[in-house]
Amino acid sequence: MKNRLSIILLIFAMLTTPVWASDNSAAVQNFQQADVNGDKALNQKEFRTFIDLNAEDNIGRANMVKSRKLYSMAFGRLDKNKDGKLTANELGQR
Ligand SMILES: [Ca+2]
Ligand SMILES: [Ca+2]
Repeated sequence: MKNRLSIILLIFAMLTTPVWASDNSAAVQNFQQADVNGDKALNQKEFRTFIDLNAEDNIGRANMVKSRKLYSMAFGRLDKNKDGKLTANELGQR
């Protein structure tokens, strides 16, 4: 129960503070690197790469998402139109 609460708090923090907010340019690079098929959107697998790259760069809460394996939960929250892809817009990038 306590663990569940901390996950909810984590998701809340992720929604209010973008994952990449602390260093946008590195995150944009990671986005491009993670976007293997070049469609300017991240599928679940590409998103996982993106988070792992961000975690290496210590961007935002990527480390927490990685260590707690919250990829799919974070993905679902960020994918606002539920098309199974995350665009830069949905990730809060410009
Ligand atoms: Ca892609
Ligand atoms: Ca989407």
